Amino acid sequence: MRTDQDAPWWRSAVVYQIYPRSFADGDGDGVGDLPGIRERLDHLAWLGVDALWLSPIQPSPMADNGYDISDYCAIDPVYGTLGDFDRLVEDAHARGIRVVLDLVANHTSDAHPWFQQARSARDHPRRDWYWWRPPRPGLVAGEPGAEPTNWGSFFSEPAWTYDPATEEYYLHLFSAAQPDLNWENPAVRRAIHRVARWWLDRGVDGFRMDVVNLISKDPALPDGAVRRGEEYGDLGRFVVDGPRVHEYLAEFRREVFGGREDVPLLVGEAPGTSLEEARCYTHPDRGELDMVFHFEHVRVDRGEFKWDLRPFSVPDLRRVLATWQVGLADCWNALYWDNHDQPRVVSRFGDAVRHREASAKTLATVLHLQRGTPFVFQGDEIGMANHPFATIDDFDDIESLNHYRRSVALGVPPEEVLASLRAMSRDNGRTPMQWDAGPAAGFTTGVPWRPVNPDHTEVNVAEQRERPGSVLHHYRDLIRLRHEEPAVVEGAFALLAADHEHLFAFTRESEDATLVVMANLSGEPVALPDDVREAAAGSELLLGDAGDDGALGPWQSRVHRRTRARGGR
Ligand code: TEU
Repeated sequence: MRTDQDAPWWRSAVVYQIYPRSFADGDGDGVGDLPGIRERLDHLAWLGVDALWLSPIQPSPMADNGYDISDYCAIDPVYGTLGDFDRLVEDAHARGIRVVLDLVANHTSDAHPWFQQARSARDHPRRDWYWWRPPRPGLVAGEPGAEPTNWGSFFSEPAWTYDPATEEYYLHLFSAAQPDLNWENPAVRRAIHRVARWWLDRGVDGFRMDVVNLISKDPALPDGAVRRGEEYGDLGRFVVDGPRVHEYLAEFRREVFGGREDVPLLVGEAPGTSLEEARCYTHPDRGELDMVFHFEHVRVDRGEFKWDLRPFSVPDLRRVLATWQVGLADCWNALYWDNHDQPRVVSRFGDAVRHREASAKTLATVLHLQRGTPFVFQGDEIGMANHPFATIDDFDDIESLNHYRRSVALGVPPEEVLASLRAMSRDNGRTPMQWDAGPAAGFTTGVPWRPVNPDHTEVNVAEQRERPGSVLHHYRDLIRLRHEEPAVVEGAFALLAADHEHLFAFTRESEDATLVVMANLSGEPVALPDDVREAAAGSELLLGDAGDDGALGPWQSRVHRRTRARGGR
């Protein structure tokens, strides 16, 4: 496996995210599985990715498609067996591809034995593994308003559910089927450490920790301020980057990674985190997480523990990305455009109608050439787009369905809610992978669990594999460039054309070379400003079409390289 002596392996790596339900179905039941992934490993090897991250594969009632785990150390039968998993790891490793698992430890499923025991009696020793609280004094338990705090969950319901058997409420930041673990309890933390060690001993190479910045809550559980027009209080400051999260993560690394030779990857998903907090998570001296997925470029906080799509403008997007590049210059970034929770990058930031391939390629270029580890979500490498969902019956995701129900109940016209779901629903990222133009896009021989995007007849892996210049070949070129050019990995980031309406341009400067990256994130041709032209003067073109060197066409991008003179400045 590729390992640089000084730098951890993940610095020069590209990680590919697999959403197992939708990647490849090996047994024809319409749901993707581990044998299906194994059969497609050659696709990943051809692309050149260094690691794959699997969204959860453990047993789950699938209230949230596996982000509700009922047994941490097993495989859900729909995905296969532990034997299938071991074979997948073995085959991936044989191709030089590491395997990273999702570690969902903020909450379990309500079907997990820990929760079953906790809810069985108030004095059960496991009661305190979760957050239990009595109803508000003087109010009728189970009635609206009697919840211990005024918090709303991520999924448009109260964050507390009443359990009549023991006459208390339990806390869930997501659905009622996902009770939050109480990390204040050291026994909970030890149990999670054991789970993580168990998978590492089985051969996995790291974890993506789900909502890891939510694991520590303010134990006083205060009410949040209620903003005008909102139903729930703002709980963000009591649970996002909570009081003990840094302590828990330092402990996790010590207990789980201590003494391991090949240090695993630890990337944390951190909705609502700030640059300041991200520096604490990722600073090499602190050693908590290697990198975090922040949400600032994709979402805006609208209070009440909800993040809407961030309105898109190039200056705003560039400012956010550049701020994180500079702000984490002595740390490390996780680079992503989308994942299984976001609309497709080409539909969201690009132009899937008029400039589909060009915009998919250019967005990939600016992602991969920033400083950090790029995460490619399955299907983005062929420019998969949002699905043309028609009615509410076409949606499946719990967040989307709950959001629809609640909004309509509050009087929002259904058509309006539908329009917003089409743009932002998590279902967009979860349609089956488009392998070929055949029935069900080559994803399954059966009936796919989610509808295949009708555009698969044109947009698919088989077609693009045969066509140099395709989005797929472009991704492969970008990944190869990272492996061959040290400046892509380590070069310092500096922004160019800082005031331009459409351009995202920057340099990456290392000891030996300066890379100049210029991208037109619009459908209009642009003339290059002086600072970009000067930076690129006398350089060689590494990627993109040469064309007019004073301009970029619609959604066009180029990467140049200038060798730095030895003994020079
Ligand atoms: O995501 C947390 C999270 O912030 C999203 O659920 C959020 O809903 C999304 O960005 C759109 O608003 C993680 C997982 O990635 C997600 O799939 C799970 O549903 C969630 O945690 C609970 O485990």
